[in-house]
Amino acid sequence: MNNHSETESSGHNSVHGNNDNIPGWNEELELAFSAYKGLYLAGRISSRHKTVCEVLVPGAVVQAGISGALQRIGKQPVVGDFVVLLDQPETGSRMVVNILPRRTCLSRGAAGDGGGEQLIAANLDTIFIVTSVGKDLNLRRLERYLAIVYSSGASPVILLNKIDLADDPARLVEKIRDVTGDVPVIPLSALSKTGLDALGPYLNPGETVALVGSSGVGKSTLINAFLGETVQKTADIRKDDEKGRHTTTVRQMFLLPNGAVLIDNPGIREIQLGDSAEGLEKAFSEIVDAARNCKFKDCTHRNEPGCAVLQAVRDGIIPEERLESYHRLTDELSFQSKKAEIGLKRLEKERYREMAVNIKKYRKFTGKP
Ligand SMILES: Nc1nc2c(ncn2[C@@H]2O[C@H](COP(=O)(O)OP(=O)(O)OP(=O)(O)O)[C@@H](O)[C@H]2O)c(=O)[nH]1
Ligand SMILES: [Zn+2]
Repeated sequence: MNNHSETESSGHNSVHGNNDNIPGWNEELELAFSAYKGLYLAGRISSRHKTVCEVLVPGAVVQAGISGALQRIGKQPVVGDFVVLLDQPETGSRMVVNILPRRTCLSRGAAGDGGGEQLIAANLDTIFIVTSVGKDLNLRRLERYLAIVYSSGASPVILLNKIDLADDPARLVEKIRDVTGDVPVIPLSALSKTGLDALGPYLNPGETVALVGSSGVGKSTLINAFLGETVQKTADIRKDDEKGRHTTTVRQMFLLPNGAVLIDNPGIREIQLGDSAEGLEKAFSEIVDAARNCKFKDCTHRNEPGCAVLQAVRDGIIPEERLESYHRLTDELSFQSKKAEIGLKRLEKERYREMAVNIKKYRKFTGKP
């Protein structure tokens, strides 16, 4: 599967090959792509720049623009997307003309521009939330990451790194489990390469994994430990640009020896809390469960009479800090969605203004009033 040399050759149109060589490709995608024939080829976005995408196609890495039609309907290819490219031999360029159905979508509330959701990555099956022994071990932050991962549709796995620095790693794992429930927690040390085997079950052939976590927890060290020496780095694949030059950019998508795909992308690494209301419910399932017995349907669990959540806190069933985190997160989410609404209204206004201008032009053109 990762023998790229067979499909490689030097001609510009040599990239048509077996789609199974695209990291993470599967039968469903093949079916979706079967509608395209001729000059179309399939690929996967390995990194995204403002106007240009780097795309892994069978046996090569190519650069492609984004078609105007796709941009007009507001469809933005992101890292991890499986896409349809149109080869344009006459101009020697390639365009992303469509995005194949996404399994999962990782997004955050956009900074600036009046808010709204911003898609960061697609088709991630598992997200490793990396934390480390010491001052980074922040349970509240873990909850926030969990909410983001759940709302993306990917499965979270918590990695507790740097256990070589801990006196009692098992106790730390317990502390995390108290907050995160059924989410797997894997203690390991990327530096001394201990505990890495436990990640095997989450690195399945054809599945895509990415890492999130704050600076310094050891994400780069972990990735190097995964990759080892035997890995087929996408950097080893010939890369051409329009002028046939070999360009060097930092590789962000890696194929592990067993066929699992690892994405290391700055936007994913540094993700911030966005519109994750659905994820929130899963991350705080015990609060959502208790809330079913609140007297008022719109209970905010702050001071209402007959609040079953507050009762559970008083009874010691739900820790008070959990409810506090829940409030902090819901406050932030409602702020984000308000921001998004304001952005939408502005967009609508712009659309109407544009329509009015077009109607004027049309009237002028037809001479009708
Ligand atoms: N003791 C110990 N140190 C580690 C371990 N893993 C990583 N480190 C160290 O932690 C520091 C930060 O590691 P990085 O891998 O750069 O962390 P990162 O998460 O990639 O950080 P950013 O690139 O800033 O996002 C480095 O000095 C590593 O050597 C570990 O398992 N044990
Ligand atoms: Zn309540």
